[in-house]
Amino acid sequence: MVKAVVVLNSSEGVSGTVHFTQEGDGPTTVTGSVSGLKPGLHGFHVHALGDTTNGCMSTGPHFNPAGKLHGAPEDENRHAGDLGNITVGADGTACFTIVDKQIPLCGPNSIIGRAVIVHGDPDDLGKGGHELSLSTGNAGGRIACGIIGLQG
Ligand SMILES: [Cu+2]
Ligand SMILES: [Zn+2]
Repeated sequence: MVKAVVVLNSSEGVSGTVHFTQEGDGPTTVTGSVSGLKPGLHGFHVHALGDTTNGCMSTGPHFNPAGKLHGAPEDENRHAGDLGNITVGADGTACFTIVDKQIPLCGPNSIIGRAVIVHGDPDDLGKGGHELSLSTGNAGGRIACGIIGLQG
């Protein structure tokens, strides 16, 4: 079992922790809790770079080792980092579990050292018809982020 964790930081009062586990070559299970968000859907992605020298802006685009377009987690054509949306309740908190096959914790496409981002708006999953739909899902600002690290 390989484990990883990311602590989310924000200049906008959002905080949270996200855990990752992977057994062998199996899918990765993502469990998280995030608070301080406005209710509704918020885009949730793995971005390519573990660089927060300029806050969430320096983490680069969605992690996309296969060179595909943005999509929904269940789509064939998606970025590896496309984990869809998290749903925030009326209390401003989201608790979620995601199981995904494209975000391994080891090997050439490992997400260790990359970034998790929570966005201010919903990810349209590539289907919104906006000029940004096929690159970012038009998910708005990067309101919280952190770098994924291995956990002992
Ligand atoms: Cu993103
Ligand atoms: Zn994407």
